[in-house]
Amino acid sequence: MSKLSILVARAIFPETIARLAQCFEVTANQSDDLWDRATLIEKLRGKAGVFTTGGERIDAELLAACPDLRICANMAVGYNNFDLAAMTAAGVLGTNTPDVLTETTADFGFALLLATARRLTESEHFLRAGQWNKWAFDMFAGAEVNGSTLGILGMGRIGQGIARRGAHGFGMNVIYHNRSRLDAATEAACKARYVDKATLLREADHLVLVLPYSPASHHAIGAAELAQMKPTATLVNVARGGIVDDAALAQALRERRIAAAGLDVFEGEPRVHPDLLTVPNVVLTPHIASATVRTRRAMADLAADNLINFLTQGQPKTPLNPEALAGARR
Ligand code: 8YV
Repeated sequence: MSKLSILVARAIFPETIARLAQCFEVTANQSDDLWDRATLIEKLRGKAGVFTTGGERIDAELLAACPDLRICANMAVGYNNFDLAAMTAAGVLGTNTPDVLTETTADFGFALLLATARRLTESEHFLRAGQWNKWAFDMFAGAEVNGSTLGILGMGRIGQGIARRGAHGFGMNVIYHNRSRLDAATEAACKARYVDKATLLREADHLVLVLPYSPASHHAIGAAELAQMKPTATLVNVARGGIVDDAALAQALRERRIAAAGLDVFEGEPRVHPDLLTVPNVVLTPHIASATVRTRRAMADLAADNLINFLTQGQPKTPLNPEALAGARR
C-alpha cells in the first residue's frame, strides 16, 4: 500500500521528520521558508495531514481548496490559528500539544514576572552601555515580588502552574479571574482566590495573562483596564498577542500609569509595536515561553504522534474536535 502524503509546514527536529517519514511521504520545509497563504495551499494539495506550528491559518477557504486534508496537528497548545468550527464542518481533525509544555511555560511566565518587577534587562542594558560608574541607593529599585499580590487572568493549566509557583515559592497572595471558577480542591492546591475582573485589575501587584486568544479576549487589556491597575503594578503576557492592546500599553508604560510590563507575545508578531521598542520599562522576548530543548522535543513528538496515530489507526492522542471524527474525511 502506498504511503499517505503529509506536509510539515515549518522547520522542525530532523528526528521528527525521520520518524514521520517511516509512515508517510513527507514534504518538509527544513529551510524554514515563510510561505504565503497561496503557497501553503499549493503545498497542501494532495496531503492527508499537516504539521503546523501555530502561525498557519486553517479555515474554510483553505479546507475547501485542500479536499484530501484530514488532520492539522499543531505543535502548540494554543490553536487560535485554527477555525475549529470550519474544520469540524469539513470533517477535518485538529490536534494540539497540551500538558507537555505546562510547567516549562509556567517557569517562563514566572521568569518574566521576576525580570519585569526587578528590572533585569533594563539594568543589564545600563551596565553593558558602560553607564555604571557608582552605586546608588535607588538604582533600579523595582517592585517587590515575595509577599505581594499575584493576579492571574486565565486559570487553565499554565495559570495554575504560575499560581503554585507564586503561592508556594514566593509566599504571594494569589487572586485569579477565569471564565469559570475552579473547583475547591484546585483552588486550595494553588492557594488562589477567585475574584471578578475589576477586583483583579485593582488589587494585583503583578498581573499575568494566561488566557487563550479568541475574539472574546481581543484587547481584554486595553486603555480602560490599564487605567484600573495600580501605578506600581506590573503586567506580564505569555498568552497571545492581541489580548493586550499594545499601543495602549506602550502609552501607559511611557506615562508610568503602570510600572512595567513583560511581553513574550505581540499583536502581529513577529512585528513589535514600535512604541514598545522605545520605552525602557518593558522586558521583551520573542515568543519563547515553551522554548526548552526537552519541551520543544516533547511538543514535536506529540504533534507527530497525533499525525501517525490518527492517519494509521484513527486514534489521535489529543484531539481538539473529536466530533469531527463522525463526519471525518477519508
Ligand atoms: C509555541 C505557544 O511554541 O503552545 C503555544 O500555544 O504559544 C508556544 O508554546 C508557539 O505557538 C509556536 O508558534
